[in-house]
Amino acid sequence: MPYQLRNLPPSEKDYKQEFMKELTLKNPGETEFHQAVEEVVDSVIPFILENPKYYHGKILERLVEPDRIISFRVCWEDDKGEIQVNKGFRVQFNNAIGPYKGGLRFHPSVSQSVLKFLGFEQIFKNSLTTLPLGGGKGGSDFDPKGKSNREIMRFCQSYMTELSKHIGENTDIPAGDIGVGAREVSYLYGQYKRLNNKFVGVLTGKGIEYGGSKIRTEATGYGLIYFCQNVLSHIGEDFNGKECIISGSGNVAQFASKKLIELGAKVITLSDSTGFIHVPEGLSSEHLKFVSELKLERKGLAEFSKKFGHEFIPGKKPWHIKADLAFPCATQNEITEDDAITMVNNGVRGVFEGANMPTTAQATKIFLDNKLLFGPGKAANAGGVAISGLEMTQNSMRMSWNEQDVDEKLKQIMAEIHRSCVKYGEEKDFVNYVKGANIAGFIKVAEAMLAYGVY
Ligand code: NDP
Ligand code: 2IT
Repeated sequence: MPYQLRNLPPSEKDYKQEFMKELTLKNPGETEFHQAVEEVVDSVIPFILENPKYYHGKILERLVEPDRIISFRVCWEDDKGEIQVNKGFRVQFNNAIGPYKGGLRFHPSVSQSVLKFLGFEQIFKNSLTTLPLGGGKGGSDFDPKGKSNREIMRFCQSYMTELSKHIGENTDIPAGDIGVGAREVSYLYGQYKRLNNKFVGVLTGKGIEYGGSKIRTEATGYGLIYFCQNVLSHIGEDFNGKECIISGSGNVAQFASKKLIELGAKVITLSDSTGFIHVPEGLSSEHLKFVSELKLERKGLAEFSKKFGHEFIPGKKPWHIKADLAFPCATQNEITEDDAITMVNNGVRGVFEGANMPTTAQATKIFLDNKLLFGPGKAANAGGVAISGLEMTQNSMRMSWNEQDVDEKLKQIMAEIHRSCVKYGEEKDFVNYVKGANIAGFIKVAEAMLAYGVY
């Protein structure tokens, strides 16, 4: 046991300060990555110091260094015959408890820092799902907006031509994220199949006809609402009559809205990169159908206002609208400190992150200090990757389960994630879900890493 020969652990404050200083030095300029690590470190360091085997095993130091980052050029021809060049990445972060698993994001804001923050969070999220999944993330600075279907196809084929060398059904299994939905996953999968002559579950989020799972499209949004339902029922409440503000209008926002409406809540906003819509009487299924079609064509929410006459507020986010619950489902850092203060003053009782890291560190502190019900993305949006995990299971078995069975499994997984958060996050009269999710996610991965020895 060589670790026992080491010095005693430092104080909590010294460890955190030294750790963050070194992380910043080693990963200069990667602000999103620093932010995601700091949130975990805040929760996990006290736990590590209570359990020094993790300290002496240098688990945290090892966890923040990805296993590898693959970075490559993606060259493709646009419809005018002009050559376009994009950056492509895959961050294979940690495979201690299963093959690398996580989505692909196509958005102009994609950088190594963004993908490292997403890949790092994915390790803990995937661990929380109870399934054997490691953490990874990938993507490109390619902007799908304004591109024709054929341009998207050519881009996906070129991206996969390189990526296919690094992934596999037992190695690394990508899926969708911002800008990557069923259409893109299908082009990517088609190209993988062409190059490898294998029909295997190397991507999730596939079409139902070619290996996709029932409920995968809905899973992140539905899972978010199931998680929130568990939180509410823990304090003896339900959704009936609750007013909800939602940001985003893509995959996660649409299915979160659908489930909220089904469970008796009122969804009064949706947003996108151009602004937000305000529907005080609550969105209907007709509204949602329109948004879904609009977003398939990658058009802005102003069209919604033209069609239904509801207010569209350009260039703004919905956080100043009074409501009971808030569901940020667009992108990182979309709730700032000022937004959080406004929301607390408006009487918002709970915030549940459908997006990854949509709340800034300062805003999270305000929510926790004011004892709001705060469901961090790692726990609250884990339903998507959980059903991806079950898509992998079905692909391995060469079987497919029906909708009811998969939905039931999703409910069970979200309830289990809630139980884990309560177990490690329960304080006197409050559950700190951030702390609970971080510690519960950490333990499984840390135990596996210790078991493997020094590597
Ligand atoms: P989509 O591409 O389907 O939708 C993204 C939505 O967010 C769109 O409404 C988009 O607006 C808006 N948006 C994206 N970037 C920005 C930005 N920089 N500023 C303002 N609005 C923005 O993606 P998803 O719904 O799949 O993903 C949303 C969030 O959920 C992301 O954080 C993702 O990481 C997270 N997530 C997704 C999962 C999944 O299974 N898909 C699983 C777990 C988490 P516009 O239409 O104008 O582009
Ligand atoms: O952030 C996420 O969890 C996702 N984009 C889904 C990942 C997946 O592999 O289904």
